[in-house]
Amino acid sequence: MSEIPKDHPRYASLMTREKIVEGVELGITSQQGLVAQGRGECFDYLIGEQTTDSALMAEKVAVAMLLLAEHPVLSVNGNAAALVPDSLVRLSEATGALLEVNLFHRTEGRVNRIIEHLKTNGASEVLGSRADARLDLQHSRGIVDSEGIYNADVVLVPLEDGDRCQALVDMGKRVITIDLNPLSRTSRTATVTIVDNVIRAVENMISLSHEMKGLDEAELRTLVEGHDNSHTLSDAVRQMIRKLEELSGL
Ligand code: PTJ
Repeated sequence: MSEIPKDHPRYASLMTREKIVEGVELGITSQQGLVAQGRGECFDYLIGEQTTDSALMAEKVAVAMLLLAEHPVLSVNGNAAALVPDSLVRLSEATGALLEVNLFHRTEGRVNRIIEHLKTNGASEVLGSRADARLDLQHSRGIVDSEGIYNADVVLVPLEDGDRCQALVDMGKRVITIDLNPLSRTSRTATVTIVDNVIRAVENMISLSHEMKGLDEAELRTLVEGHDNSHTLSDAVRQMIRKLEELSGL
């Protein structure tokens, strides 16, 4: 890992980058994951590198959805595993969701290394290696476990821009995504889109899970039913426009 002085003005962002590079070195993150991280960083600048009010609201709705679910699953790819392995384990414990490794650039070696990495970070069970079911997709993200994503009613898919979200929605599942890009295919097709950095979002969701456990089912349902994802997406785009206007001195 490169030596980053703590007083560097971009310390947090540079340390995040280091985690992704380390993920590649450990054989957890794909090389393409480095490009994905760069894309995310750019959008993070545009929302001011903070959790916006509408992202926090989406995080609340997402937690309500996970707490109400009968069979919730957190899908983990190479970037999520490098950035937030311990937080994902704690979110799974707080919500009762299973963890499943699901990769676009899939190799059995990488699946097993991510499973081990999550276990080192406290997970007792991680799905993804059985690979005994298929989503209606022509690439490796369609390879899933029958006891996990295939039978889930709610799936969290952090950091992905592709067609899996649509395939899951077509199967009648509710999909939550965490994606800094409000324009991505996944952001546009998810049931709930959290436009926030996965590092901030998952930590917020853990705190919210503990706070919201006291709510009754009707209160959780009201939160979920009142959610309009198109508002969340519009709000994220407007936030970015405001930021650009501010920077342009308008
Ligand atoms: O590990 P694999 O093989 O499953 O591959 C994982 C990647 C991320 C490489 C793969 O899913 C991919 O290529 O993703 P995309 O199409 O680049 O989409 C990633 C999305 O996540 C983009 O919209 C980014 O803006 C967003 N993103 C990147 N970093 C973050 C992020 N969103 C939230 N937090 C981040 N830290």
